[in-house]
Amino acid sequence: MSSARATALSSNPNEPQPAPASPAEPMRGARILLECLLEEGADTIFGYPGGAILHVYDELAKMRGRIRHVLVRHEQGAVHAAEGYARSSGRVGVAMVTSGPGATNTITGLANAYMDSTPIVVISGQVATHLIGNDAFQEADIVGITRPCTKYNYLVRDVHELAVIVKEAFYLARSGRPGPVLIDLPKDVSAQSCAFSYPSRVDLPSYRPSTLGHPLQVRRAVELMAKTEKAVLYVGGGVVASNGSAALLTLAERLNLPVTPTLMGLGCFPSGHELCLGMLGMHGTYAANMAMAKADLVVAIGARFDDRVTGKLEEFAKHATIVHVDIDPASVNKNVKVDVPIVGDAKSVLEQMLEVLPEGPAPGRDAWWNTLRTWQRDFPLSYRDEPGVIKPQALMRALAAITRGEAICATDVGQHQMWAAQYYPVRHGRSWLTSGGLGTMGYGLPAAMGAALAKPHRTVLLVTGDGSFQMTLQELATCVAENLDVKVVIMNNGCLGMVRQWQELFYSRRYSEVGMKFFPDFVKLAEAYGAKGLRATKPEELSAVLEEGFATRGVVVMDVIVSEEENVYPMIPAGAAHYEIVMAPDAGAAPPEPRDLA
Ligand SMILES: Cc1ncc(C[n+]2csc(CCOP(=O)(O)OP(=O)(O)O)c2C)c(N)n1
Repeated sequence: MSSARATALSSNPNEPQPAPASPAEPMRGARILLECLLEEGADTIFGYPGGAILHVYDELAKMRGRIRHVLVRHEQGAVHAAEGYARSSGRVGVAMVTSGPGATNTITGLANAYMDSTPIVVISGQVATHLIGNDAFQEADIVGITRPCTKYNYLVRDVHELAVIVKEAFYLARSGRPGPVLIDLPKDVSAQSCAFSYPSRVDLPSYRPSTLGHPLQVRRAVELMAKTEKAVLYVGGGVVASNGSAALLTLAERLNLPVTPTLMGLGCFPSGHELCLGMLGMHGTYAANMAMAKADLVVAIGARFDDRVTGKLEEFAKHATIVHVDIDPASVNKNVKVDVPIVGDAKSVLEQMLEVLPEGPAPGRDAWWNTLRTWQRDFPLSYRDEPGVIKPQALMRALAAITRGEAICATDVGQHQMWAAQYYPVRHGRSWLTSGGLGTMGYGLPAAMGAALAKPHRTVLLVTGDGSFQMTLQELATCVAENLDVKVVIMNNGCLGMVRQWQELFYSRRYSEVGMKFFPDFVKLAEAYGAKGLRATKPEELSAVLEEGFATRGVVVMDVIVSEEENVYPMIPAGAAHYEIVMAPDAGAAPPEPRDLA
């Protein structure tokens, strides 16, 4: 595109800006919506225009400089970007799309945000109210379709309701257990006018999430933690969401408690801390999983007893008294029977716990720590290097070294995600973006893009797979257009590695549709998008590629060719118990013959 045309079509912050409209003047619904977003501090929208949302885009054009719109290349990307923005910043992310296909393209993102409790507001255009139910052009019953994958959704029927609805939507998205809220805005409503005033408070009598835990239950939990030798803190994404890391650290140190974060909890406790046992769950560390199996007390904070964490439910933490701190009462006693339920915000409850901690030195837990240290020493994360090939685990270690664990790390879904979780030391909360609940391939690049916009001064790293990357790679164009600084590392094993691993282990290595037969040249592809492309195929090339990639400003795609048939270990087979954890393949077994991955 010529630069003159590009300038004409993009926002120019140097243009004279229209003054904010006076609240007393009647405004179109489209304008009211945008003023409401600004009232909520939402100054960045990830979106894609179309017929039903045209009035809003028209108002947007008049508000250049006051609100930033990021034109994504696919609506799924808009929602994941809003998620990445929200998770890295703690603010509510916003996406905006048109009706029909624009709206249905948001479903994966909404379901993803719902599973991972991410606060976002998605605005969808809708056909005019008199056409709703008529199978009108680009009509989809998005309120019906998204009911099971949103925390709440609205169809705006009258412009007079709009400001109240936006106020409620943001409140619902960020309060209690955070989640996605959808506002469906018919075209005629966005064209109607009324006087605008933004409500100062919400009035939702039936929705009153508790923040503070019940004081007696909090005291009981603290007494149990202080007196039970074999105790473990199992901490999840709720600690990150509530900014509870500092209180968690103090609690763990004051009571000398071992800590294991879930996949979603990575970063809420310093990974290198001596009390940290490493990640819990299907591909978690031996020490973390065995600690859960043998503990007499499990204190779950902001975690939801996901099946990838509990394994076989009847065997889960069989000997343990269970304390569960969660903001969502529906999560308590859902999968696992809890002895001490505490409904409240993780940070607030942790602070309540600190207030009632007993005086005196921390409990020694000598025998328990001896056992834990033995497990850590005897069964660390390990892999075998092979000459001439880059091992995926070595790649993750190299990424940890070059970023010193200080980057915001986004991932996609598959083996690379698990190796990143195992070997990349996430040092802080809000620095780990991954699709935990839904396991959405294609989440990574748009989420990284959202984080790069929210946190322009942080290094943003995406660890992706050759399969996942191809699901949403068109957002490279958005990243380049927005001049973002994103380092994409493709762990290229030439196949859908995690599915291949399951086919190897549970289907006698009968590979079915996991080798994709054709891959684009990712270096040329990066260049075609105006990004920088680099490739490492041998161990001796890796550090030079990473050094150049991380030293180059802008969007860089590093295609790192790794060993093909490598498996993620440890692994607790689906449905097995924690103590059935498999550490590695039979060391004495002969290496298998190469097999076609078709
Ligand atoms: C949208 C979507 N489709 C299918 C799957 C099932 N799935 C889980 S992991 C995986 C393979 C991922 O391959 P790749 O991105 O190359 O990562 P690798 O496992 O090789 O690291 C697939 C197909 C999924 N999680 N998400």
